[in-house]
Amino acid sequence: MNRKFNPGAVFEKLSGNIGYKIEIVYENSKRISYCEKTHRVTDEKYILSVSGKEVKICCSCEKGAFRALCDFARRIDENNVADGEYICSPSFAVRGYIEGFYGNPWSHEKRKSVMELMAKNRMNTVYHAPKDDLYHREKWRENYPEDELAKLKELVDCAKEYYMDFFWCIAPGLSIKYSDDAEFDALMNKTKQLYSIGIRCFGLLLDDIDEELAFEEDKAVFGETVNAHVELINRYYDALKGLDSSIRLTVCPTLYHGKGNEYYISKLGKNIPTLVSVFWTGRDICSRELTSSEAVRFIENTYHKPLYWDNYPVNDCSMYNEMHISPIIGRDPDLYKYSEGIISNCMEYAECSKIPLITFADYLWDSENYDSQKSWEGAIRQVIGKENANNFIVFADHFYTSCLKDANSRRMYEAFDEIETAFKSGDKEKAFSLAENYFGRMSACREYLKRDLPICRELKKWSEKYFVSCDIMNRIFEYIKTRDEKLIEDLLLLAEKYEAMPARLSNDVNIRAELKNLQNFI
Ligand code: LTM
Repeated sequence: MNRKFNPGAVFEKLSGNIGYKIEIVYENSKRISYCEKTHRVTDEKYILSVSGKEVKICCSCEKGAFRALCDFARRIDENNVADGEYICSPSFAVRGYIEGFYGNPWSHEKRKSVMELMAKNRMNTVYHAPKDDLYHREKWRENYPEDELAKLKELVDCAKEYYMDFFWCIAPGLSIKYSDDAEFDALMNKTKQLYSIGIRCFGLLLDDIDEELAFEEDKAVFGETVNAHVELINRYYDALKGLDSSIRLTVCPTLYHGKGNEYYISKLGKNIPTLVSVFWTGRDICSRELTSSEAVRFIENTYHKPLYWDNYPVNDCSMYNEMHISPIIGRDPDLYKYSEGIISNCMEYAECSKIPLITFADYLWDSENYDSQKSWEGAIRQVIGKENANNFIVFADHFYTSCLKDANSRRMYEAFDEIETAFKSGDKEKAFSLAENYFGRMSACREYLKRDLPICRELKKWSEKYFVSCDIMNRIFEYIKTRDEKLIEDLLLLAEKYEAMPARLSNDVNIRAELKNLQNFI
């Protein structure tokens, strides 16, 4: 229990709005703690009743009250407040994100800022597993220095304030000798340092390590990697439970994608307690789809519901030229029935990650009514601000290239189709006016992207390429108006510049071919 919980103060902090009278009623009943749709007992359900400026929240505990206040604050922000009674509970039990990418770990301030925003969007879980933080993987045996530990403690405290579970993860697999007791002692020693700052949720990550055992002693004791992993997980879980029976553990297996019926994952799953959560990325490392039928196969073979480590929006390794700010798609609407939840792996670009993360939060809360476009537009409004959102989307729409989908900007093509139709029907005035309107939004967005804001700095590599594409479109427009052939030379130079830039915008467009079409067309 958070003893300082004061609904009025919490609501004011969330929405800045003090015009509402908020009443919280706690109730310990089936009506308020059982969700018929998911068949789950939950402490996150609430009934929100709005009548003018009077708001009544009925829930089973402070966590439910906090989620309801976040919901109401967002309704106010979106001018979506109407009198009525709203019965709300989440589709997925576990809804969160992981800092689990390769690359520069987020700064402390970014971590707090992402956590706050995701709490406001009713996520409930954070995993701390920055691959390139030395204390997470390479120096897993070493305790954190005092200043690092103090920062982690601050994150744990923030998570408590937001009623989120904060999982601290350790990845010893690069160098651990499984058969050596001293190694296990080192693992527990480090774990106890984190326990001392209030961490009660742990992650043992064995991904991205050699599939074969490295030490002869381990081969002699365990024979196969999976046996070493089963023994480590069980021993660690027992030791954690010995520290505190409320502790929770998630593991990431070495084989973390595929069909779910492979030897390693089936054996591992069947030989560890069902209360230990198992990460799974789906059929691929970065899965285009996560389906219920695949989840069922995973359950049948491992006796665990998968906890998805969803590799979107992460853009590390070979994806580093892509910018993943489009919404999450391709996850089955009823997946909540067959999985523990979804944890989205983020990009090293924390500000940019916020946009797809909000869409994850929307999907995870109400997956059956999730509308990716509506959610995405709302996410952009939250992150970019209402005044710039409409223009920013013209730019953001160019980032539909990822493991989820390969597509060009729908908005751009729709605008061009309209212009072409007007042009072909002989209504040049309308065509020019439509083009000016679209280019106007592009220019407004360009001005926004040039600002010295955190998100604009993160987007620089992509926005610079976008500016070249804006120049190309403007020249094309000029050419249509003037038929000045000198513009073609200019255009070809710009096309060369565009093609040489490694950042990916949309599917690559063949500018030369498009120009030829245009010359034939006009
Ligand atoms: O996906 C998992 C379980 N592990 C790693 C991630 O740390 C990495 O960010 C992603 C994307 O490259 N791929 C992985 O294999």
